[in-house]
Amino acid sequence: MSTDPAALSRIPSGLVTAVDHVGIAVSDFDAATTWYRDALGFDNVHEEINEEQGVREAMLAPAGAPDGSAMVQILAPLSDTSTIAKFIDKNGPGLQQMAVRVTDIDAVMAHLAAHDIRVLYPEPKKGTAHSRINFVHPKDAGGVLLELVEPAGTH
Ligand code: MC0
Repeated sequence: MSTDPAALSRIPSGLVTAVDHVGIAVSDFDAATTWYRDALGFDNVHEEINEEQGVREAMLAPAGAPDGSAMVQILAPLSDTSTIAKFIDKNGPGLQQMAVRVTDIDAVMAHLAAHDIRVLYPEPKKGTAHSRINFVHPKDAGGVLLELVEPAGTH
């Protein structure tokens, strides 16, 4: 962690409500979604292309999981210059990010900035299903690329 834990003040309650998803970088989108379906019984509950992020993505959840359950996000690169392509080149396929669900991304970003924890974008960008997203730099989050997700209609 880049910040001495003793120097952090606790974020107000209610701003971060859940682990939303974990993101898996894959080269072969169809092979990955089929594997989760057949090995673990995960359904594809949402799929889209996010050109800005350079990904084809799917959100997967176990069949019958309650609304709001944590999901697995399959992330396949749209091109060789995609962040996901770069990640796979360096690390191979695998866990690329963990995302937390927030109720007010601007307030969470302000809290992090006040403690010198770097978020990647000055303003939130468009994420899955019109959510607003940002990322905490992995070097400031214990080696984890941490996504902040404010679902559409939250705020
Ligand atoms: C890089 N590093 C990571 C990492 N990526 N550590 C943990 N997890 C990752 N995913 C580490 C590297 O090992 C390196 O450490 C240092 O961070 C700098 O890495 P780099 O390779 O020099 O830098 P870049 O150019 O790869 O950039 C890393 C960065 C980038 C995190 C800034 O990946 C980024 O902008 N990510 C945010 C956007 C993103 O991931 N989009 C795809 C998902 P060392 O020790 O070697 O220096 S889109 C998405 O998720 C949307 C659709 C959604 O959910 O709604």
